[in-house]
Amino acid sequence: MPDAIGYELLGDIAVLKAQNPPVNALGYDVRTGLMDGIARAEADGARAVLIYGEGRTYFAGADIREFGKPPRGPALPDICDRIESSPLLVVSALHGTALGGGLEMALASHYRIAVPGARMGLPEVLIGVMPGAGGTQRLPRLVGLDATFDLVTSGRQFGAAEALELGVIDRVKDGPPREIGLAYARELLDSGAARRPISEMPAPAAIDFDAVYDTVLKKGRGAISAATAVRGIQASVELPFAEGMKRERELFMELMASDQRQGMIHAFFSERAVGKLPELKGVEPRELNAIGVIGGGTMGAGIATAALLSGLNVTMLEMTALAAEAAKGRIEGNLSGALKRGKISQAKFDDLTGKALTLSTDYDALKEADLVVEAVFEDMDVKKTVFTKLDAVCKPGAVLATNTSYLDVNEIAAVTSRPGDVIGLHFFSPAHVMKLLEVVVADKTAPDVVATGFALGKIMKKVSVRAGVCDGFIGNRILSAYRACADHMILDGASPYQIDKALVGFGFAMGPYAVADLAGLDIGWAVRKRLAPTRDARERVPSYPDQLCEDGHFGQKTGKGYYVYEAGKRAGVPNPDVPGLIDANRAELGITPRDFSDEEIVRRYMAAMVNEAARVVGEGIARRPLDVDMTLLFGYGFPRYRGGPLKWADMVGLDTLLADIKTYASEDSYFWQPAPLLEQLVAEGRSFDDLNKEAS
Ligand code: 3H9
Repeated sequence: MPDAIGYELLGDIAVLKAQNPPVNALGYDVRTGLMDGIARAEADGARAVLIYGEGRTYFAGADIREFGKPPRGPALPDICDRIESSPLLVVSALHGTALGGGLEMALASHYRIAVPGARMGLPEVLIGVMPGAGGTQRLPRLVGLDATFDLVTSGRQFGAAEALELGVIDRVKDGPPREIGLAYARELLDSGAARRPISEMPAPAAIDFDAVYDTVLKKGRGAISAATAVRGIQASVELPFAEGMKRERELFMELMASDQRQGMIHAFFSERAVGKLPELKGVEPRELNAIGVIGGGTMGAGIATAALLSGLNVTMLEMTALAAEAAKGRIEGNLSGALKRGKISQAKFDDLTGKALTLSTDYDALKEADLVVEAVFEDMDVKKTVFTKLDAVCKPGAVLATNTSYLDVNEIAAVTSRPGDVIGLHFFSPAHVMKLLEVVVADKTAPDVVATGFALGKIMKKVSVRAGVCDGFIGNRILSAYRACADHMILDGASPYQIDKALVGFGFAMGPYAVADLAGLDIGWAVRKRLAPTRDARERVPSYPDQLCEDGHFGQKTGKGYYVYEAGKRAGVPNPDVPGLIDANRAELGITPRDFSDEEIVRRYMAAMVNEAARVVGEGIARRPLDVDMTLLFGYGFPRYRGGPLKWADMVGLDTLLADIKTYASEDSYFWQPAPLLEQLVAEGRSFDDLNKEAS
């Protein structure tokens, strides 16, 4: 194996080349190589050092696989100090993505040159830590406080042009990083340019850091990394450089030891692992150029929009010309959002709503589609009619997908002569915005059809999760369980508003009742009606939500549900009619309401979520715990800094959760049946993460 840092002396310039694919992460070997390389350059009598990366990028940051393990070898901040304090003139040439510790290495260099396509950033807060190799101390000295707050607390990437404008880099030049770096170093040496350590530059003037801290903390909705980074930046102003570095290190280590860091890193790796299914290794997806969408309501129009934006031609099928026009209007509305935000140009907009989009009321228009997604009314008979027609017109090998959220994909597939081509593609509304896609694999779905589902997800930049067939697949099935738990708490005395508040306090983007209003109360109503005939008599189901629906209140779309929505406002205020409806329901059931603390609400809600999630994994509906985690993170507003419900469960302790479930079972032994997998893991002293590792 080649050394992680290549060394070469070219006259009076020493060249240090990072060669640690795929992203030149600053792992142990790289760090050691850099320390040795600088020492060697000095010993060799070089006058300048060029640092650059081989392959696709300059350093993309610290090696995050080392996080949480005992530290080894030289620490990155020490290497940065060593580089900056070297008597040689140090130049970094950037290409690819210079991120985190990578950008900090560049900031420790005396001069920075980048190719036009290079991207930079300090994304540490997005993985639960903060810059820990001088980023919070050097960047303010270079670009001032405002830009530092923006870049560090958002973790966003920025391009070479912006970097040049901000003063993060000194020059932009096209060419191989080695060549442009060498030319720049030569020029600097020839012109007698001096070393330029940022640590010796004056720090910006003090401001009200507490105010910035409070704002950033609030914006984080419970995430602490960005706000902690503000304290690091504060140290750059209030302390001498060396002291500031010490303070940065302390804060970095605090975050490193936090559960939030574990949660975020789990999310980072799971996001990448979720689409890599062992069963799909070597399976080629089918061709995907033109797709059909049946039904142009909110969901269908969203799917069509996502497909158009990812370069696919779309045929939208509706029942009538009028409905087709309305669908077109919805798609145009979605795309004009992208136009306004500068994501597409006017010419692109015209192209997507013109040439790339065909509207039709005739199934024959789907003859040439490579894949058709049905997004019609959620009713089995309607879906069966659609699939019978698709079977008759679609070309051989076309993938026939249903966007059903709950219905049995096997039953739908069975009405066709080609069940191997049938799959569930469960998008989340609005489909052109939401990142989650459940790829629902039915009994007879062919492997290359599954691969095509994942390929579509990739083209659309979705996080695709494989799910098996059951009522609600992964996400909605787990949702039904935690929603039922919340409904029970309401019957027993909690209010929907307290529950929403407690869960937003936990970090959810929205509480379950605000979510129900957004999704439409009619959806849950239809599910309740569908399941009523087969429902076990021991199941506790409240009737007051039916009353809301019977009165025509479906949530946001009718202006009233659990909340009342004023025209033009997204957030609602509690609907004053709801407490009375709940009281009546309790009286009917002979329940004397009791108080719930916010803590108890969260505890029960999470226990219900984890228990059902364990069942979903145990039954193989989700292949791995991380598939559940990513489903909840990308489709259900679960806080990223907690990693997902099963990562959270591991951190809380599975034995604690099982004990809770057993306690709750003394009140309602039907609902609170411990999942066999949870009991098994506790008995064996194993975690959900152990299952993730075994599956990878
Ligand atoms: C830091 O720097 C702390 C310092 O301030 C202080 C220290 C004291 N480490 O995403 P991809 C793997 S914190 C280890 O599929 P892309 C990744 O898992 C760090 N591994 O490619 C994947 O592995 P596999 C700050 C890493 O082209 C493979 O590389 N830096 C790391 O879509 C390819 O990745 C960051 O947070 C890493 N740092 O995107 C940057 N990065 O093939 C995080 C990637 O086995 N990384 N891998 O699945 C990224 O944002 C993207 O990976 C990047 C490439 C933009 C670089």
